[in-house]
Amino acid sequence: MAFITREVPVEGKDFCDMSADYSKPIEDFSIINIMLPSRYKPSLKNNIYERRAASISKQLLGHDMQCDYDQLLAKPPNKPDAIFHWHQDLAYWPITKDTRTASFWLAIDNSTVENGCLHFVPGSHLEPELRDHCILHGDRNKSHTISAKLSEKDTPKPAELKRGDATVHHERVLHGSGGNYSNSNWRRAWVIAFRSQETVEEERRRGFTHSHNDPLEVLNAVGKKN
Ligand SMILES: O=C(O)CCC(=O)C(=O)O
Repeated sequence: MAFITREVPVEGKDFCDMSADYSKPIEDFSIINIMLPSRYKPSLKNNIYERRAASISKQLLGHDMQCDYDQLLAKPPNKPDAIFHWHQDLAYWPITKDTRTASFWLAIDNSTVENGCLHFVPGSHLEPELRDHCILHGDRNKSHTISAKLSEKDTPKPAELKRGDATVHHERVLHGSGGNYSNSNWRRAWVIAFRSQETVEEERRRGFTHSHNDPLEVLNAVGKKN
């Protein structure tokens, strides 16, 4: 909550609303998104969640996995427009040879269909091509968000979680989340993503750190098909 109340200062577009363009007033945010919380509050680094997730990512994908970025996502109560548009994470990132990723999504609150839990499209990670994504507000200067359309064959499934539980997802799985229709419950989550050492080094060489303040030329790779 210290991030949400701005007690912990976060620079520029790293504090934004993923459901709206950058002109929306902060007090009206529907999906409060904080990129790289451990950059802004270094004492978060190497916490028990990160250590356990790191171990699981290595067991799933190999010993070269390392933490690439973290992110906090919070939907306050009564935000029916807190819609996180359908996407595949890989479409947000520059193209790299090795795409292996384990993205952990830790529920800080019970996460339900009512308060806007994640939904996944089973099997979509096996598709050879990424889906087409459009830039939600037409210009990455206006908003970071990109969006894919579901096809008639897609059958998304909700992933309701108890607080303290986590999901792990693949870089190609199509996912998104709905609005928060609860009158009283927040839906807060803490994401930590692990990628190979080689990929993280390549991203950094290109100037890509997952900060929304990264230069737009780096982000321009984003939204295009792999
Ligand atoms: O929290 C959400 O609603 C979306 C999170 C997401 O897209 C992700 O963790 O990759």
